[in-house]
Amino acid sequence: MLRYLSAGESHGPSLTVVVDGVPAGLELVATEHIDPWLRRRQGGYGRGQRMVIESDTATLLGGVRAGRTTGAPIAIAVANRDNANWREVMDPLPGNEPRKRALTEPRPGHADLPGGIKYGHKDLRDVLERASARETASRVAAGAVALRLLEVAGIEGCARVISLGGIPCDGGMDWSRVAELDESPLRTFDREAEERIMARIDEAKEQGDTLGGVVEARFRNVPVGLGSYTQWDRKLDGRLAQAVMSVPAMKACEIGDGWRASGLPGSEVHDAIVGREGGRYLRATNRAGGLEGGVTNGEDVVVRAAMKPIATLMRPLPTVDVVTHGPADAARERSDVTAVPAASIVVLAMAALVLADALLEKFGGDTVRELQERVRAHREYVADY
Ligand code: EPS
Repeated sequence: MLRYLSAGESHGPSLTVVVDGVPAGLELVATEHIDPWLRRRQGGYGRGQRMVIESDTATLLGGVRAGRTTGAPIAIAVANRDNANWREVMDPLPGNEPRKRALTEPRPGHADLPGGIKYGHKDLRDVLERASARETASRVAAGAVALRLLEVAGIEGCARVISLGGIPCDGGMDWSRVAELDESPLRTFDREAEERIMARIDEAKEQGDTLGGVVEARFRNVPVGLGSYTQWDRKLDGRLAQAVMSVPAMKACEIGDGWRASGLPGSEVHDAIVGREGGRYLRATNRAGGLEGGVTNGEDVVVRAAMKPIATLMRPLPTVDVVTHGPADAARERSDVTAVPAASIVVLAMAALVLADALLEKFGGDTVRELQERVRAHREYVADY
């Protein structure tokens, strides 16, 4: 129902995003609804020099008139300011060969080597320019549109960091404090752990190293019944996992208690249904992360993802040069020490695209008004069930 595609390189002129399938009549103003998410993605302690150069904003190139979506595909451009310093290197016209800043020492953990072999490149810049996590700015621009659609259906999303560099900072979830996450340099409620983690980031930076972590995307007030248990590819947990695992550097994904649940008896895993009050079935816990049988059950949808440390190390790992075949140090330019806080926003964006897709699948609607009416009617039905 909702499709999203992007194009563009890290140091090219722009990232281009197309979001198709958004109903007509959605109030959408780039500065109000997209740019704040782009800003959040740029933030976080441990980011590198590139984020000083960029100041991401979205330009709407199609699908929106007078502040409202028309039902046509939405086209968004996010310019790369750094392109001004890379014109010759990135020029699509032939000439200037061999290109400056060619890269032949693949970084272990990046797409460089398998990508180079796959597409036949010896200048690995042809791989890394697209494999760069710069691309995640497109995901956030698209995800911001999805979050806006969820918002008008009464669904709220939140992104936070659960641990970084091996130091836990969960601090519990509190929807009334979500605005505070924007004030935290690590997007956490746990201010005490924050100090220790920032010291760990400083240490890693001094050592020329990088750090990973765990992030969480969470949604509340999600209607019961998104996704389906009837066919493998309609299960919402599977769809969420696919989207979240496609974010660069993600190596694991869990819904609710995930990995932890695997080691506990069922009596300590499943969420007892303890009563019915105010038009809803009450649960003692939400260890299932809002999904049973691949279907939303009305509790918070909770998706977590584990991010490995960034592959560009200032103190590089050994590698082999793809031209000389001799030993070399892996390539390094600039890099973030960690981008875990930023990744929480990207994971939220991807999860939001999946939820918005499932919302449109259940309720359809060429217009936002139809969608809202159907969601309202469904919530009434659930309150009576
Ligand atoms: C990245 C390397 C760095 C990061 C970049 C991802 O860029 P550069 O090589 O220009 O210093 O800053 O992330 C972004 C640009 C971004 O917007 O998040 C990489 O190799 O993946």
